Amino acid sequence: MTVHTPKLAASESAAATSAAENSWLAEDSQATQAPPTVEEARKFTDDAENRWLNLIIKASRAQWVQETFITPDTEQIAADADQQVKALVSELAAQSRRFDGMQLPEDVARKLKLIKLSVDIPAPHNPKESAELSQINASLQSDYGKGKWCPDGPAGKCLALNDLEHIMSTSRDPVELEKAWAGWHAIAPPMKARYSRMVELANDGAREMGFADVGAMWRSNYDMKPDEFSAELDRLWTQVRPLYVSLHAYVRNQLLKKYGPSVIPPDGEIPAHLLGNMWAQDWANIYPLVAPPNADPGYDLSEILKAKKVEPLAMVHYGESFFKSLGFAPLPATFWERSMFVKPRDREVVCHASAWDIDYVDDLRIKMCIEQTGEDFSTIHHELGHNFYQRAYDTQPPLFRNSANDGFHEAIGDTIALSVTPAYLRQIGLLENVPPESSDLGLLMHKALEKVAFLPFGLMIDKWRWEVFSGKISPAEYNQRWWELRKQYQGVAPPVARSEADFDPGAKYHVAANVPYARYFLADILQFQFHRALCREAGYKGPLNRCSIYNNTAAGARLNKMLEMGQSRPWPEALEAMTGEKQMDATAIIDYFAPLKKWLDEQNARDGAKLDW
Ligand code: X8Z
Ligand code: ZN
Repeated sequence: MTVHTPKLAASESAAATSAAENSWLAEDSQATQAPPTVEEARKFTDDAENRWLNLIIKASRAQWVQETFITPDTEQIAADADQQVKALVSELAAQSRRFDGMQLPEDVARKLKLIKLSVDIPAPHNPKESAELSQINASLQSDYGKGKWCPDGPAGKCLALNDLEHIMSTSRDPVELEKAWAGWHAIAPPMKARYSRMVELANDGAREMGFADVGAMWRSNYDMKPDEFSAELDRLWTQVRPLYVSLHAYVRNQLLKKYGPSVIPPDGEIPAHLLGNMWAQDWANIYPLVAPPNADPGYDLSEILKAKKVEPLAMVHYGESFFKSLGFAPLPATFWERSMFVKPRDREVVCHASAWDIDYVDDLRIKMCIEQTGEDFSTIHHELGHNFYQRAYDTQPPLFRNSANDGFHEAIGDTIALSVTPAYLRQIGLLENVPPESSDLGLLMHKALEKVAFLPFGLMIDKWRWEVFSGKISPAEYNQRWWELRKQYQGVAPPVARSEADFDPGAKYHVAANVPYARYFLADILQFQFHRALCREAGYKGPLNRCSIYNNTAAGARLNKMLEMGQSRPWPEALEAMTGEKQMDATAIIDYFAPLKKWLDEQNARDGAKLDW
């Protein structure tokens, strides 16, 4: 393993910490000094990014250990390392103010901006408060990872999230589903007080750096003004909403046939426990209930993986092979040695899938509790997309080792997964026969349950958090507002009565772990735009759902052109490098699903299904 990034000696990093504690003093004394030069600004950013890299690597290692072995000790070690990073970032942000208003070379100005945005949850300068913040965050993350529902009390058998997700995806018994749903959501109320304290502390940190609040800070990371970014999201949502509404109406009608009007309101919100997923964010598991007649694709990837005994490790190898077929180098040996692929039997871990680049060079890893399902086959591609992106930008300066915007990071692996077509599955020996074109409708329905159903969920999470961070809603309104937004955007309702004693947002990983979420909404749209561009590069002419770029090194080279830029340039330039387009554009996802949309509209008209809720 090569680490070509200069690291600081221990004594230098100790000096960095004490400077952090005195940063306000340092800043005051600078006010009387001569104005800084461009060279000084460049030297500042060079030093800053190397100090930052040094600490972020230490924090990544600590976090890896915490998430793969949750104990009070690993939680504290991770919190301490996180506090160091946050302290450095707030120190650097304060010091960088002396370059405000200067005409600087673009790369230097960009780094000065990115350093402030390099932590999702910024800490206030006060060391006591910043320690409290890091501890809260580590404990929320651990609580989520350890979350269980024990139907017969703590002495009886307890169900972890993967057990409950299994029930959500396979059971068709509304009572059993309701219990599993409520059981999981019961992990969250103890998080609420810490969550609202976290909001106060992180907002203080964001304000010290000059942002209105944490939400405004998150929206500042898209090479446009925060308000412009909100408008951009709404523009994209307006483009795709009619597609979602058609799908929602059709699915509700099918569920009505299955469960009857006592369970499904014919023209209201769909109860959130009947959509095959704990958060009603991906509906693919209820495909059998809504499958279009006479369009059966004739295969189920989960069944194939089980029948062919494709073990989790082999599933990851299939994913890696796809990237290799595009011309990417194999993953390093350490990836296979250090990743966590299955849920350990003997310790608590955070099962939520993630991809890591521990040393910001090539210590790439994934952490997953892989099961033999088509869903996890896709998630493996998703995670590997992160790893191949990370490696493609590893020669950029440290602060540019990131995706063009965070939606790009989330979209790469999913773009590849769109190429997992029946023809591809046959090429790799997992499927005997490619289904006829008449089954495309079934395949499109399956994909829509995954991708179209997700869109409003991808949007509403941060709509909620932005209001939380801006203070528009108080802790006394958290849960009510959560369900208002769930209703408004998704058209889903809670299965059982809720109150402010509940904290349903905390039962979603990204809220407990403070991972911004608008990125997944963007990725859901971008991945189709990327897929369209890569299929074009491959010279493909047919319908987008049948295109696979497997083995196409021209498409791979085109993809790499964007990946290797990292975050060195504003995202529209990266988008242009790959697609020739400068705007995020929902026409690709709309075109992809156009035949399904037509069919859904016909069914809804025939059945007199009401649109909306
Ligand atoms: O969190 C993820 C990935 C890891 S970045 C597995 N996703 C979101 C979720 O699970 O809520 C992928 C789709 C949306
Ligand atoms: Zn991801």
